[in-house]
Amino acid sequence: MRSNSVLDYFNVVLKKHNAGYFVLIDPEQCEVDKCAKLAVAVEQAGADAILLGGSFLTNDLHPIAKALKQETELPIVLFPGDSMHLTPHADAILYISLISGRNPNYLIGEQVKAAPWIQRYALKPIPTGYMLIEGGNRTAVEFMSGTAPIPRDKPDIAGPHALAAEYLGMQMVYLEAGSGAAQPVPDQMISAVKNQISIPLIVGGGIRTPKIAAEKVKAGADFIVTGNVLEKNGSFELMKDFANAIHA
Ligand code: 1GP
Repeated sequence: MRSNSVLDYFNVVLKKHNAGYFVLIDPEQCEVDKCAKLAVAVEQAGADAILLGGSFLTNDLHPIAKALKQETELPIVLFPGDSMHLTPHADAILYISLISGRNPNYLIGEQVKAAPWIQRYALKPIPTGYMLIEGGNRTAVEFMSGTAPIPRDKPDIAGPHALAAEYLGMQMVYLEAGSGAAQPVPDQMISAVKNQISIPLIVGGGIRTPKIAAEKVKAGADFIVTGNVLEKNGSFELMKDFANAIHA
């Protein structure tokens, strides 16, 4: 499945379930076999896509992505921390610009470096406005990007950022508390952002229970991302519970 068809597929998921479930696999957290096993479980549990990536990467991405592609029919969507996190063994890439920050390197610099490789690998990008929201602790993305998150009690600041992303032609907005965030993005902020935009809204970071995931969907999230909770103490049952709670 190539990337524009992945966007179409996301819309089909939204029509069918009202909201979708993405599982983040961080190549830094698992070796090839373990990542591949996780991907199989993710598919069987009923998730809708796999995001592959992280803020900081020392493992070789290529064999991990290749194994995921071999083991699952789910779309593999790259979620890169920078322009080095690219591989042809994927269906799509979230072409993210860190619009909540004012670091030109993550607004446009890494995107320019990545562009020729995305073309070479025939990965059509999904332009995504990525917004870091204060999550109660300092996260890897905050440190690596050198950007300050939007304060969690300022939905009035978050909304116009998301609207600007849509006006700039981006096709998704990602509200991110950061992987392992102490607190997920507040419901009030999700609702405020959702009310300002018509493009799909992804919400992730610090979502640890299916109940919280369902609350985020109720607040306006179109897609929920979980990462840590499955890598650390995830069972197959928990994955299924997340998928059911989000699709309900
Ligand atoms: C991070 O939103 C994702 O980019 C997932 O976060 O690992 O905290 O679930 P967690």
